[in-house]
Amino acid sequence: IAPCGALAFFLDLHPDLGDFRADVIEGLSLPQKTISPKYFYDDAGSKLFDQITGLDEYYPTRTEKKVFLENAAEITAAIGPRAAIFEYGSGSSEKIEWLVNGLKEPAAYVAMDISRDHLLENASAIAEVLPIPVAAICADFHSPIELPKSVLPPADHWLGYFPGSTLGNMTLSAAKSFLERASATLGPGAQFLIGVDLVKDKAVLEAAYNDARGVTAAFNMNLLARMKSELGAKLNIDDFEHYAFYNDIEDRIEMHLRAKRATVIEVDGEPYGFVPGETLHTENSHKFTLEKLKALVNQTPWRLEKSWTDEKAWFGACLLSN
Ligand code: AVJ
Repeated sequence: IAPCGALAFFLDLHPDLGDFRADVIEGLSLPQKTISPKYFYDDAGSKLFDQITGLDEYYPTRTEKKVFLENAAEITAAIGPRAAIFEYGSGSSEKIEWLVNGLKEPAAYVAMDISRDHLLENASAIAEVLPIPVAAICADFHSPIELPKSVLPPADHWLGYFPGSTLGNMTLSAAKSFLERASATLGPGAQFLIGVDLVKDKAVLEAAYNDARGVTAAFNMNLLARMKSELGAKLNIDDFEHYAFYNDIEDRIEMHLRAKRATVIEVDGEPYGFVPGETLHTENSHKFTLEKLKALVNQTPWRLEKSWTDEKAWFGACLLSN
């Protein structure tokens, strides 16, 4: 832990390169080749994701923003005074100002993200404009995190903040473990404000992950570039294409990298063959109903206090308490 520029502290728990290598090898060895979407977010991937959030087809970011802003007074009143905020996957820290500005006597803001440079850059920038201490933690939210509460001003309670529907990247059982860990991290009396993307017309969902400008495709394909540059993997990027569709049995968008022809990805001298049309599954983005979310939350230490949606019920903001 060290003070860092405008930041109260920066704590680096960044998973090392070995994890990426081990996870790629393990994932390529599965019958359905798979890799965790957390590996999208290197510097280039985080920037591509920021571009996605501004696309016409990608409704989640702007709809969530609308839900937060239109209900800001009610949401911040339900959170109460002197809360310290811990944001999971803070990215470019774009969704924090309305919250800090609306809360009564907020105590501190801690931004956590897996993408180290992106986090440092954005947390430092937001530290200049927020009227409260700001700190950053580089970590993977799939592992346990201990909040260094002793180096922050005292707070009445902690508020976890997890916008963007990133919870939807997890399977139900992973989401359950995540919520259990978050309750332990944030401590008794905590609240958790999460954004969840809701089930809707399939055409709207599929368009959001198949944008006309191909930014989502570039975001998906960036994984192959990362495998080449960081792992020295031998592969032909052009042998793959972006493939995203709504799986209505599982209620989720699935993203894959699909082999256009028979091809091989070689890692550490080991070849992993693809037959034509075979895929590497890169992401699930689960879509919720509020009932389904409540059922999930009820299997954890959290309770659903209140929820808000837009008039089309495309996106939900949910406030939990433990
Ligand atoms: C950041 C996980 C919420 O699932 O919509 C955007 C990531 N993937 N386009 C999502 C994403 C493709 C995004 N989350």
